[in-house]
Amino acid sequence: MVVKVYGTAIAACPQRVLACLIEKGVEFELVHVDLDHGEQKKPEFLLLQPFGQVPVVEDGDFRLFESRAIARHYAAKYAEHGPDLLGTTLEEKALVDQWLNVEAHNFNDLCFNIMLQLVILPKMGQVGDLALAHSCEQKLENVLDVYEKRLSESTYLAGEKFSLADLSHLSGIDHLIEDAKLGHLVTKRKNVNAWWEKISSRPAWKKVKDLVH
Ligand SMILES: N[C@@H](CCC(=O)N[C@@H](CS)C(=O)NCC(=O)O)C(=O)O
Repeated sequence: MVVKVYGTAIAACPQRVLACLIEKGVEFELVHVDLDHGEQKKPEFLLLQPFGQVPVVEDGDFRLFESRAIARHYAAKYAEHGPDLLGTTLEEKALVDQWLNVEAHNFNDLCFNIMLQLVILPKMGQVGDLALAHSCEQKLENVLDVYEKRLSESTYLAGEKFSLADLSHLSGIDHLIEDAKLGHLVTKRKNVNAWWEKISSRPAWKKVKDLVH
């Protein structure tokens, strides 16, 4: 059964899902949703995702939205295919969960706000709030200092194995580097930089990037 992914290959949240599906070797069809023209807010789309956002997946008659929930679902459903992304022992699983929550609650809002103010609003012809972007950048520096220390102790966030916690950061960091031009946040931190080099050179992530171009 081919999984239908409603979204666009350029947006961070669908990219999280695509990276997971590709890591797991799950066949998918990307159904393009035109965010620039507000297709995600149309009544037909709200039947799939009541908040008017992407991604949504349809897998037979099973439908799911929220990128992290989707990625977690496929990491569990295809536990035996491709790399283990969830950890095997209780402790490994707990550490993956911990860093997944850090991504969702400490990293993502700051990353999203920077992107909104510096990239998305200007693209829509509006003026971004540079002071807010700067304040988020300062806060993100502190978050990344925590990552730097953590990554001096282990190769990946949850330990010695690549996991969903690392995968979940790929799209956000990529947008910070490529679109917001804040690559220095990564390159000036030795361990964060080495981690980024490792996770962003995975074939699955390269395939996601190929879908964008
Ligand atoms: N928490 C949701 C957030 C979804 C989200 O913000 N999607 C963005 C693309 S990355 C979107 O649909 N933006 C268009 C909009 O909000 O109208 C998830 O992880 O799936």
